[in-house]
Amino acid sequence: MHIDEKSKDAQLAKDRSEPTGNFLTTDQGIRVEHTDDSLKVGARGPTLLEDFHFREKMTRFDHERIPERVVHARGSAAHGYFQPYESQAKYTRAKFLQDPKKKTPVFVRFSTVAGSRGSADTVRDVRGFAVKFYTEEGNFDLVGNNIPVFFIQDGIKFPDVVHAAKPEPHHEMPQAATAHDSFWDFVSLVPETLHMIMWTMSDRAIPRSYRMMQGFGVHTFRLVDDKNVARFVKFHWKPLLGTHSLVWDEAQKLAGKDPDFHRRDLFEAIEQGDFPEYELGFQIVEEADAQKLGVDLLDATKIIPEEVAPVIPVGKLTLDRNPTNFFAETEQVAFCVANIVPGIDFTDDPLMQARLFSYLDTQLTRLGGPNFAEIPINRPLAPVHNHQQDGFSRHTSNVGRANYFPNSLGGGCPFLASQQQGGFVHTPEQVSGQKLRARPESFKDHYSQAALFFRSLSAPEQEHLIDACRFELGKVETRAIQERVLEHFAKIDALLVSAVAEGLGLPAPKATPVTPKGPPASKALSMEAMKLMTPPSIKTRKVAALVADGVDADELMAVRKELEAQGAQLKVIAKRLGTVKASNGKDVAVDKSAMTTTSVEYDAVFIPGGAASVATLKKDGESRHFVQEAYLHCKTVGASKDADDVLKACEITPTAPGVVSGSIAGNGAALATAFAQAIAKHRHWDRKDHDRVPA
Ligand code: HDD
Repeated sequence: MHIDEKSKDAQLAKDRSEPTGNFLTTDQGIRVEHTDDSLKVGARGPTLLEDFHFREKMTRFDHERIPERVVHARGSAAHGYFQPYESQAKYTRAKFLQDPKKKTPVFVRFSTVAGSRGSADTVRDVRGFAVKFYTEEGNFDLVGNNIPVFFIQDGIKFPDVVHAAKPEPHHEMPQAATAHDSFWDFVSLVPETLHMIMWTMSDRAIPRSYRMMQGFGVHTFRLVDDKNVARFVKFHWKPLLGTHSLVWDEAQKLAGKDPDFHRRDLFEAIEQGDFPEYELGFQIVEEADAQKLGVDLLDATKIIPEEVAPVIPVGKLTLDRNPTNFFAETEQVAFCVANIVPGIDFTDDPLMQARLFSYLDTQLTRLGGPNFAEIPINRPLAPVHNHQQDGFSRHTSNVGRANYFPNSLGGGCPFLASQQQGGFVHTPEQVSGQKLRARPESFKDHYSQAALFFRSLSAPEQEHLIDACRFELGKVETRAIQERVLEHFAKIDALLVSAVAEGLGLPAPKATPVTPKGPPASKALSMEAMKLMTPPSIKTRKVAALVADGVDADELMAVRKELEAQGAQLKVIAKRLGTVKASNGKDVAVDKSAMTTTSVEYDAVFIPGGAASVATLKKDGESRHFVQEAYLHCKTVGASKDADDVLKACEITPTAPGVVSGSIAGNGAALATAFAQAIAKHRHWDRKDHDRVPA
């Protein structure tokens, strides 16, 4: 069967409804003549029950909502395709991984976990990274997160951890936040959460963009080749734009100023042709080597450090199309860990095993019955034939009378497929043991990898993590919970426990940190270390230029030219929309009025010269706040030599790290180049006065 990157779109197109050039009709196809007044006896009279158009319109409206996802309710999605770099036949017989020319259509949904559907995008949380591959052998769903480990080891604790994290049941607060007693109570009593806690308190939990975060399959899966040889695998997604985060003060402000920040960023980037790209990678472990790793591969609270098993690049995911309709696609898409194709298999990870049950089960309620695989976004491209039937909202009309297997009345059809014909064969595995509820000894170390993570971070990243713990635990009202968490932190790291204890005004328990097994630090855990390993880029970054009448348009253009040449965008911001009059008499178009935008929506700020413009900006409180806020969030600030007065008014020294002033770099092209280089560093943590950041 031929599938290419356009196949899913062609299938979806059959269900699209195009209003252009068509009459308004009822659901029964009756053309509507009037839709602004209900049918009444006289213009001021009672409404008639026979008004079928009113009744249908109102009934349909009343039933528009479906239950939101019990977790990951808030999300955004995009279409795209996956293409392997080369055949992966040596690891797997999965057909979508055999041919470097083959492009498999995908649908990817990113999400937060704890918040409800209308919550803000930039809250501190794990991000979901769920990929549906529409392969010729059926759908493969890789339902991952942007963090490679999980809070718990056994899925039976999932309702507990989610209840603890969600708003508390008596008053339903707080929304989309773990900074409350019940969550930390759970953490303090369940130390297997601690490794994941290190990740969620780190900058990873406040990504700059869905386009700039990693994804992980989390569990150990199996890849199976055509000789039925199985190997363990961990799936990784690495964003080609690098992994970047916000700062906490910025994330909190964005939650109010643009709660759709990540959704908008993804949507706009795709509309502009800046297609997000991620590299799929495999960490492979031969079954015979599993015992030598020092961690149990079935324990989802552990990683395999990349120093121990490198990530092998496998192929690229490109997101190149926004959904046509949010509800039809993003809301109704149903991912399921159990959706795998021949060549991929499960393991006995007890978290994964629970997930194999939960997804289909939750979707029965959320999508109103068992036929949700027929919803266009969920429908496989591979043909579906079986004896499943009936139930709410059945679309398929099965032909014939033989709705059972085996049958002779239907000629034995649909028939079974051997492995050679693409039939799914579970990897044979010897299993025996006592029936019991227990955790293996090999799951019992909860501190080593928490310590490995903390110690692998750069000093600024550690500082952010400590601040996050101070914030979250600072909101906890029960002292005993804070104290219990500190007891755990004492087993992770001396700096961590002392700094957090100090912030909470509690005595630090004596530090007894564990020694991480395996490498003492792992580079791939630190975003700062990873940044040094990837080529610097400002692609798709957004830069604000603050201007007023009298601006030097040539300087503005020189910077715009350089930024755009490197794939970034410059937005001109002034007091009012319309245009400002440049010093050369020309009009400069304004993209945003200062009232409708804010520094937290940009990656850097530029102040061009022009005496009158500079004089206005340095006196204007809103403009000064814009520059200062960007500076305090450690973003690059660029200023023409003639705009040093604005820096001065903002108490910024032109020699501070990440400040690019024309008085030092020289104006024009030199300034533009230096400015772009500084933006490529993302943030300048070495600013000594950054402790002025509010919150
Ligand atoms: Fe889950 C949704 C990822 C553990 C039960 N999960 C959901 C989504 C993602 C993840 C990305 C949203 C999919 C979408 O966009 O529609 N979940 C994970 C990861 C986990 C994990 C990476 C740990 C490795 N989840 C987990 C456990 C259970 C669930 C242990 C239950 C035993 N997850 C669900 C669910 C959801 C879900 C209740 C809610 C909505 C849905 O499935 O369709 O079944």
